[in-house]
Amino acid sequence: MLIKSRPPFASEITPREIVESRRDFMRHLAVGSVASAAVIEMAQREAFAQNSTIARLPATANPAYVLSEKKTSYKDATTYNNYYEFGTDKADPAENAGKFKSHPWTVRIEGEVKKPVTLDLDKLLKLAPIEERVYRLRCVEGWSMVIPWLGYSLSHLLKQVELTGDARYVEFTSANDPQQMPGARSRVLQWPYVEALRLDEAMHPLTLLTLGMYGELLPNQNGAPLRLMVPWKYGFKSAKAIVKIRLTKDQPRTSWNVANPAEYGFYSNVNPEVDHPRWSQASERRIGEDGFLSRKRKTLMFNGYSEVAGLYSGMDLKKLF
Ligand SMILES: Nc1nc2c(c(=O)[nH]1)N[C@H]1C(S)=C(S)[C@@H](COP(=O)(O)O)O[C@H]1N2
Ligand SMILES: [Mo]
Repeated sequence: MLIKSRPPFASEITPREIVESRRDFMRHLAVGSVASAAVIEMAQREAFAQNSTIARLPATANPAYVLSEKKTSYKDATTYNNYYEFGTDKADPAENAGKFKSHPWTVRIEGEVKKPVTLDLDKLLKLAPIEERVYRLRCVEGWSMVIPWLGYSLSHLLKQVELTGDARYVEFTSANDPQQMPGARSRVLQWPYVEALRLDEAMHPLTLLTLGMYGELLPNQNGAPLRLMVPWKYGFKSAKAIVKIRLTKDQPRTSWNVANPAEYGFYSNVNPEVDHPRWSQASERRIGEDGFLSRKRKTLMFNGYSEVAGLYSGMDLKKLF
């Protein structure tokens, strides 16, 4: 169970308590395979206090989502980020998100559902077995990474809230706290950051409700405590730090589409045949492997996830980009 009263802030924990909580944490991890949310929270606060590593999140590798490609280094994946709430430079999120309070947390699921619900992190961690899935992430800017994400199919969550017959889209809203998020004080995008999927896209087993990466809980700069990963779409469709999931009848307005509809469509499937108005999408640069300026790799249709093609049969993907 999550601690109900406000947990002590890192600054309130005495050194002795820190030592003992660490011992406790290690013991828990040694005994059980699944760390409870309370233990994870304790470890998280301690990690902040110690400026050290993030709590481990046990997971089972899903053999269906293993790639032969080399994984991106943890360092690159956590220091080269897009997270405009913390600044527009790639290095900004790692620099500015460290103190963001991603625990405790709740996410609200509402709209066209028979059972609207507010879930805390403890419930999310226990909703379904946590899997490790190695996915490619292709940013619309022309770079890509290969990351071992931890989580489970979003469909597990959506099945629990019982959708009404009018549920046709799923909208994801990110946290918007200008006090903690310096980038959210600027007007570079409309806040909060909102993204959305068609219901069949959201229910597709590939769509991952993501709670961790590289064996640990998500670092703040990668969207702690929960984000989406939709590997066949450009990275911006995968919203970070989600506070609300809303089922809707009509197609939601989404942040990037509102900002520039000619450049960012609602679907935004990775498609080497549909160029961005200002650059080609035919190739990409793998972070940490290819040279800083050169794009060496051919971009694959649906980012290589051809199993989703059936979702778009009969659609003109040049028009519905
Ligand atoms: N809330 C929020 N989510 C976001 C973004 C953002 O700016 N704000 N950037 C998106 C973009 S453009 C990409 S490429 C991915 C990057 O994820 P990563 O930093 O974990 O690699 O997050 C996406 N999710
Ligand atoms: Mo992106």
